[in-house]
Amino acid sequence: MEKDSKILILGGNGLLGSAINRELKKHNYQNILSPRSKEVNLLNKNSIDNLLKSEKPDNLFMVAGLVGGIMGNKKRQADFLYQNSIMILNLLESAKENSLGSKILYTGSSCIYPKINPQPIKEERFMKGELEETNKGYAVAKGMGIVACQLYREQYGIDANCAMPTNLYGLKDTYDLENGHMIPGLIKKFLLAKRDGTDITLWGTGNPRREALYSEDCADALIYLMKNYSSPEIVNIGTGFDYSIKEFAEILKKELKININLKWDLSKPDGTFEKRTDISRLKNIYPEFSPRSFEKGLSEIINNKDELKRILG
Ligand code: GFB
Repeated sequence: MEKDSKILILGGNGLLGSAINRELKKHNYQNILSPRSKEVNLLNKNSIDNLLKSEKPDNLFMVAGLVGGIMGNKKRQADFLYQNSIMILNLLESAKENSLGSKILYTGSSCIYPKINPQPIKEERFMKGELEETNKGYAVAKGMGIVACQLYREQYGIDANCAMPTNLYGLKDTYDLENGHMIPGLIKKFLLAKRDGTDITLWGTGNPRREALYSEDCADALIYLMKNYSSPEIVNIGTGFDYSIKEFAEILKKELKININLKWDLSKPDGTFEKRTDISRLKNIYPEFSPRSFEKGLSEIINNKDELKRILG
């Protein structure tokens, strides 16, 4: 990928896509397109055909999708299955028909791995076991997307590559307390408690463990892979380190200087107990990869005025 390459980011206005945009600009890539969903409807193949025919990007980050946390997924499994499946199939079929020739980087997610795994999870575990019930629709769709990338590469020579990011957080996240992810959910709940003196109710037992990868660090790894990696083999992108939900809460208490008793809503699901990713393949490809700590990433969010406005309104 050259500095003047035409780079298309599908999903460029979301958490990860906007981080890729910022990172690319930081490294002086000038020719970046990140159309909004109202400019290109990935559920409509003609819409993608028109975009790819007119723009013919050299490099394409496919990080668009219908996403959500454990409750967002649980309530809309069919929507998550349909929309995430159609988007990647439309893209690959259009790339084939328009002999696009561009290099594609598609992102899966660590929740696609089987529910139970030896920890940390190696890429070989992909499709080797029963899925977590609460996000089966999303996991099947994203898993199919990965297989589709591998098969279009094999049959049509499309340079489609796949990465498996872990749980992400960062600027321009979604702070929907009901349907969003755990990390932005906890950040918002703690900030509201600090401002309004309200109680904090978290979900489940607090025992499950999660990684926390700052979106800019994930973007950094994706850009490195786009420049230096081409293979059907998937690559985990994580921190290799996890906390329990309870430990996340303790960090938030400390960093936000809040001393408050937490309540736990056991009617909400725990989901997968743990899904720490093995990042040795990434480290072999990109030895300098060094994701920031959760404390560091958190401070970048709570010290960002625009983000605080997005969180607290
Ligand atoms: O990020 P999250 O919603 O989804 O995390 P997953 C869910 C875990 O955090 C469960 C606990 O153990 C919840 O019980 N939790 C505690 C909370 N308090 C809260 C809260 O206020 N909000 C939320 N959301 N959770 C996701 C997939 O699974 O993994 C996505 O659903 C994506 O599709 C992502 O793949 C990487 O981490 O369980």
